Amino acid sequence: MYGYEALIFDVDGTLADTERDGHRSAFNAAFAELGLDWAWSEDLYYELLAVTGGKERIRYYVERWQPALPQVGDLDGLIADLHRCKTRHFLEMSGRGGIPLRPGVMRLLRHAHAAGIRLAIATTTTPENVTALLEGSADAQILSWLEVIAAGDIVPAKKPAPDIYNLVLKELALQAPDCIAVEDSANGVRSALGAGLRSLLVTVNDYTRNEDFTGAALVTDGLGDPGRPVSVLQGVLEGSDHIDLAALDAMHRRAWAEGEP
Ligand code: XBP
Ligand code: MG
Repeated sequence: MYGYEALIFDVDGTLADTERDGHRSAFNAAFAELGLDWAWSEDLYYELLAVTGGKERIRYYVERWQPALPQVGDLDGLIADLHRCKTRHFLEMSGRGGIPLRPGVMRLLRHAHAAGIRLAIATTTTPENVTALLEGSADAQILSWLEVIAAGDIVPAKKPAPDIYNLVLKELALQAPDCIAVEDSANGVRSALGAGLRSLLVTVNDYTRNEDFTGAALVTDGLGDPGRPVSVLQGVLEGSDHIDLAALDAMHRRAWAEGEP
C-alpha cells in the first residue's frame, strides 16, 4: 500500500511542544529547589537548546555562564542531582496532562497503526519523559503501538550523532529506505540524515523555525489536520494539504527517487 514500513518520531518539539513551558520550567524548578539562583529565560533556553540532553545542557550552561562553579567541588554530582530533580518536575507536569500533543499527532499515529505502519521513537530525552507524556496527554494505548522507544542515555552519543536512529533501525530490523523520520530541529535532522534516513519530515516550532534543515525532504509548520492545512517551508507537499499517510508516501517516494543515480 505505501512505500514505507515504519514511522520514527522524535519527541520534544515534534510530538509535543515540550521545551519552553515543559523542560525549561522543570529546569528552573530544580535550580530553585537546590538553592541555585539560576533562571533560564526563554531566550537563554533557545541558546541552550543547541546542546541536546538535559545533563549535557546543564554542563554547557555552567561552562559558559557559571565558569567559577567547577571550583566548588563535585560538578558531576551536582549535575546529576539537578537533572534527577528536573526530571521529577517534568514527570509531574507531563504525567498530569500538562503538555498536550501537537495537532495531528494522535490522528497520524492512529491512522498509521490502523494501516499496519510500524511505529518507533528516537529521542534524546529521558525515557520516563516519553511514557509520562503519552500517558498524560494521549491515549496510553499508544505506548503499546510503539515497537521501539530509543531514548536518552541508551546510546553513547546523543543527537546530532546518528546513534539513536541507527539503534531504532537495528531494533526494527529495517533499512533506512523502509522508514520515514519525523523531527523538529536541525540537531534531529543531522542525526536522522547521519543514519541514512533521507525520507525526513520536519515540523518546526517557535524555537526551531529558523534553523537549517538542509537535506530534509519536507519542512512544514506542523502536521495539520483535515480543514487545517499546513504551510510548506521547504520541499514539496503532494496528495494532501496536511500531513497524512498518503502525503508521507509521496514525500518518501520523491526522497528516494531523487537520490537514485
Ligand atoms: C530534546 C532534548 C532533551 C530535552 C530535555 O530531545 O534534547 O534533552 O530537551 O530532556 P528530542 P532531558 O528533541 O530528541 O526529543 O532533560 O531528559 O534530556
Ligand atoms: Mg526534538
